[in-house]
Amino acid sequence: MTTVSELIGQRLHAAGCRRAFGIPGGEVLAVMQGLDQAGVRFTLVKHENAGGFMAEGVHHRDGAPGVLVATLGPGVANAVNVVANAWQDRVPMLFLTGCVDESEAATYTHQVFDHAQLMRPITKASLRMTAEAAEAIIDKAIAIAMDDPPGPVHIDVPISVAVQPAKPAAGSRRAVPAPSVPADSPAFEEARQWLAAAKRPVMIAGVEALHHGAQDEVRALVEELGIPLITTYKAKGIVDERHGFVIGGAGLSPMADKVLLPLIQEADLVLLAGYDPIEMRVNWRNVWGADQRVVEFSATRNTHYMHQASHTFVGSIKEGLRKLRSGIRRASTWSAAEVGTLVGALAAICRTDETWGPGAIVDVARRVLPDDTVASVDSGAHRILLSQSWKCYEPRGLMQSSGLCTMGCSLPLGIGAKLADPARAVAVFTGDACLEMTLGELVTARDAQTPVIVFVFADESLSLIEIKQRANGQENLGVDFAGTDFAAVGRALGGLGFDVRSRDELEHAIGQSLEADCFSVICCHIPRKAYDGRI
Ligand SMILES: Cc1ncc(C[n+]2csc(CCOP(=O)(O)OP(=O)(O)O)c2C)c(N)n1
Ligand SMILES: [Mg+2]
Repeated sequence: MTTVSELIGQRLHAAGCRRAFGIPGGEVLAVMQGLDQAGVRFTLVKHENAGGFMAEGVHHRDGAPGVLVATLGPGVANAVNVVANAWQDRVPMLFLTGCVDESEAATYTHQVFDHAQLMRPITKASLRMTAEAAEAIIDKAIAIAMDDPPGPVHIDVPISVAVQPAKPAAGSRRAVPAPSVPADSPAFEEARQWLAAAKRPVMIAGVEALHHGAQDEVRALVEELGIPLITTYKAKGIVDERHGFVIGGAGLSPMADKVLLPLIQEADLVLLAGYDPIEMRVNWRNVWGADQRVVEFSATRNTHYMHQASHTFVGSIKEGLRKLRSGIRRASTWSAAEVGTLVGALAAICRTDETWGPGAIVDVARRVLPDDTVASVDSGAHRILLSQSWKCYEPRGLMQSSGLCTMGCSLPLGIGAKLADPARAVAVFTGDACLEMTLGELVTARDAQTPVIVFVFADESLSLIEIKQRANGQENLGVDFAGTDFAAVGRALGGLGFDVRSRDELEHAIGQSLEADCFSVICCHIPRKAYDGRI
């Protein structure tokens, strides 16, 4: 006999899931056992929200949907932020929760509210498990989570259903959609002619190109057709950012946009490769002129109305780009020197060549850490500066929350990535306030034995908000705070702790952290207002 919980575990395992995260309550114990028996290992976390980010960190390494488990009531409520994040950041995730049986709920209110009602606006689906249709429900949930655009699916598992017998799994039913190639059409032919004629083309690649495994096609367009590449923050590294034709990540820096938006507006062809504008600030709305040539390859129909293209081809980004460029020769007149001038103009804004400060932290870390380091970054001024200046050498080399832009994501993202890919160094970049929101997860890093290296941009300020407040001419209010001894906190929770105030001290701390078998906290002390004029 297979129980519903065991079946859930088996189907998730068959979908590639090897790890689940959460905090138990009496109502999900059977589900946790079912996962564990199937080989989906459970990691205890300190907050459900962080558990969801760890699940995402695993997803970025192994490609399977993330799995988050929460108990009824407070457990579900605690996870709202990370579920909304999975929705906005296009992360496939299964959110398994316990709930009371319907007949019980009729006469019992303690900890009981309507989970599905809470989840509906921030999930692709909220399903309720039954013993009769258990296999269809879990398989359907996985398929919906992975379908374009990927996102979270919630499954409420009633306490009594979790232990009921279910029909055994009948083999893989994971729907693998066939890649769809754009049909021959006058529109497609025109797009090809535009590409063949484009002397000053520019490409913007986004997260959908990663989901569709289109990196080789994007690289070929950059290298063979000489098309300079801008990416969203999540798509950084889709082509190694050391490549001379990669301009870098964009989206949240108004100063960088002063360089980038004119470049796009002057292009004679704008090629959009899986570019999902949910990551972008409002000034990325309708960037190009109505008469500009814009060709878009997109996983789903454009319902955001952030922009319109001359031609949009919905389907496989990879196949679409392949067909577009096939047989076309380079017309681009872009030279490496011209692109280099643009990259230099952007670098002059962020300034990583300073003696000490946030840019120096990025510079030293990138130089000293191994090339295959996986990095994560949190929300705030430090994130914008780092996203503009950290060079990604491979896709998914930098994880962050760029749709929802929530604080508190980087430490758990890093822990998840380290669990899934222990051979790599994992660098967690965080603001001081962001770390204070998730300090408890250092305990998870200790117990899960994930030696991540945490770099704290310690400026005793919510810098990003302080900058806005000052720009508004408002009094300093609710944005400054006293310094925390993060190095001591790190040591108290079982890791290493360092205080650094110079490039040399930072380099030394990184060296020691790389050799440690526990996590490290490197508190990088920088002055307040260190980001003025740089993001
Ligand atoms: C959950 C959440 N609350 C509030 C915000 C608004 N917010 C964005 S960045 C930021 C400041 C973060 O401070 P810190 O971690 O010190 O980073 P810094 O800006 O100083 O680099 C705040 C409050 C948010 N994005 N997410
Ligand atoms: Mg700060």
